[in-house]
Amino acid sequence: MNSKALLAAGSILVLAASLGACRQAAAPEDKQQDGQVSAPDAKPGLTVSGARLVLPAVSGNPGAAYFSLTNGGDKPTELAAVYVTGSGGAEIHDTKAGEMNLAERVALAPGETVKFEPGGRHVMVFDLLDTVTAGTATEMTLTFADGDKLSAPLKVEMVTGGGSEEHVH
Ligand SMILES: [Cu+2]
Repeated sequence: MNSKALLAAGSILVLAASLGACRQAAAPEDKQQDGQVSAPDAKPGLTVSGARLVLPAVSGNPGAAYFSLTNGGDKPTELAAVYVTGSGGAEIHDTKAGEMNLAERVALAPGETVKFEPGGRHVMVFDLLDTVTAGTATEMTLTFADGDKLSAPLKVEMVTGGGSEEHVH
């Protein structure tokens, strides 16, 4: 798997350029809106599956988290924020027609599954610590609009060959 991390110098430059643009668009947001700290409670009916964090090809660039979120409850809910342990912060992004947008909230109707996947909606993860390495796991905490939280393990993966899963917009 490690050998796949070797990318041509040219494509790294291209990636670095596009990631730079994304970081610039997203950076001014400060996610620490309030000092509210509550014990993370499992949110009834909500499940996360297939959660993984794809490391950047170039150290220091943002990574991306992908997962499926299902609302198995009987009420609509809204995902408001994501936190990844071992990172400096995370943002929900949506990609439409090749354009990246900061998604403030993601609504889930009862029974709905929302996918965070390469090329679509994703979570951009900033300032990853060196301790977050491929083959290990970290933790992701989802915060919903009503303040409820849901934590799930996040498998850490090397970016795959060709950089198709790299965080590129
Ligand atoms: Cu993004």
